[in-house]
Amino acid sequence: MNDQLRRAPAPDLLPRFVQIVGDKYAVTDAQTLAPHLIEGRGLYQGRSSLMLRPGSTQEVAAILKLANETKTAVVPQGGNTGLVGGQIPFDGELILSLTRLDKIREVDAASNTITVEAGVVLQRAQQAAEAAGRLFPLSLGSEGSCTIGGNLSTNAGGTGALAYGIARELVVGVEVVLADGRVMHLLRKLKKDNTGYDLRHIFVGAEGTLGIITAAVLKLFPRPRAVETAFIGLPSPAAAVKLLNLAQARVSGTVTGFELMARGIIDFALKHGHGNRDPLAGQHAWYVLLEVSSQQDKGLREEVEHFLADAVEQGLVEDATIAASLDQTKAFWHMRHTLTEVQKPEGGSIKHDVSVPVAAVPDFIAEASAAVIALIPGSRPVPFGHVGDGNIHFNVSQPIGADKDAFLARWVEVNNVVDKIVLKYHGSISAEHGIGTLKRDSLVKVKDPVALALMRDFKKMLDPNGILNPGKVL
Ligand code: FAD
Ligand code: 2HG
Ligand code: ZN
Repeated sequence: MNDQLRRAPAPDLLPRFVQIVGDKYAVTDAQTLAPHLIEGRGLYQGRSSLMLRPGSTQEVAAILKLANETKTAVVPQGGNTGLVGGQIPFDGELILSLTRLDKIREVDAASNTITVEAGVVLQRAQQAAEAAGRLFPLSLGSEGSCTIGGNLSTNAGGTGALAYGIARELVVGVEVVLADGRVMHLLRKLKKDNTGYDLRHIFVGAEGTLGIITAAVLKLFPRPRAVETAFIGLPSPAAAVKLLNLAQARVSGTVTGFELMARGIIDFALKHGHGNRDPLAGQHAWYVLLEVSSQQDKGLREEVEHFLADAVEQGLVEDATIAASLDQTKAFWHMRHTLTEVQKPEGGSIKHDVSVPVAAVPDFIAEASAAVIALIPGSRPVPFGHVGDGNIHFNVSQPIGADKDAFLARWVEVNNVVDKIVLKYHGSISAEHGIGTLKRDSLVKVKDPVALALMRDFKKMLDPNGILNPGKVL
């Protein structure tokens, strides 16, 4: 890191930073700052005495220009829902909040694009698309508060990635403010544009270390005319992988959701999640939430019924129920989206957001579960996730009655055991949440050294003074 970098802005610079956004949008009081210094699970506590809330791309540019000239560090923040600590100012850095950049600039139904500013909350983008008869398919449990800027900067995945792609695949164009305050205008709606290097993707997944995304053009899709949602009990992850392949081969619609959940996490959801009820009468070791979408308005339900009946005959499915109403569909998804918060009342949870080839998911889960329980007897793996993307949230809850801090103190030790198994299957230690602070030390152990060197070169070229989100990712 650059030696001359100031983590906290120098006191004499404060008025100059404040002047850019005006007093009203420069937050200095501790009470308003407090929720921006801590992340949802309380794993990280940061500190800062200034948060700037620019209202335009020009204001973002002026802030970065001054920060760069004065070598002042800046931590970008959207909805503060990130799970790897990337949005937290750890050393008094200035917080650059993008939430006032909240305009939906255009919905172009004919081109199937939506142009939004970085601070637009994901759910608002979804609703704007829906109002124009289109679908914006990115969907996360945090969609009521995360922002498009955060989604692109973390290259978020979520439950729709199986059919529609991860955030990167949904980006058509971007507007980015560079570390020195220059604005790169690539807000095109073009699918085809071979005018040299495709620079937009450098900023997607960069977690605010290479530039500030201020706006984006995103892909829209036709809204499906029929959607069926089933909650399925099954014997094993191996059955789930077979079921996924069967669904993709057999149903004429598209499999737009396929979420795997262990019974353990369902227990947490029923115990701690507001409004959750078990959709099936008996208990099963594993569950899948299946969503199938079609452009045909008739016949999908019958197809899903036949497909599930076949799957029962083949021993892949033990029991299943297809949502009979929109309310029931919502209840199934509500339960899925509560899975992050229902882990909290069970004490400490050591997380692994990992991916392996889809075919390796069953062996990975079996081996990682056995290894973690051998390391900490009584610990409770509660894996769930986007199995169609090979992305498992291999989360481990503390043994019942154990000391939370003592359990969490073993975070790295547990990670090492699980990551070793991930690597054995040629997987990734960060599937969709990013690196942030949490996985910075692990990244250097697993990334190809040439790729890592190139990442450092990019960082030096785009941010020579190291002002953008220092200490994150690299
Ligand atoms: P923040 O948390 O504010 O920031 C995230 C990172 O992006 C930080 O490094 C920050 O510095 C940077 N950043 C933010 N805005 C900008 C910008 N405009 N320009 C440059 N850098 C910026 N993630 C998934 O991938 N899939 C899921 O299914 C999923 N489900 C979740 C469910 C719950 C309940 C919760 C709490 C989180 C979940 N997440 C999931 C993680 C999180 O919601 C995503 O990472 C989300 O994309 C972060 O958006 P945000 O606006 O909150 O960003
Ligand atoms: C999800 O899929 C999120 O619900 C969060 O990515 C997962 O809590 C988690 O680890
Ligand atoms: Zn996820």
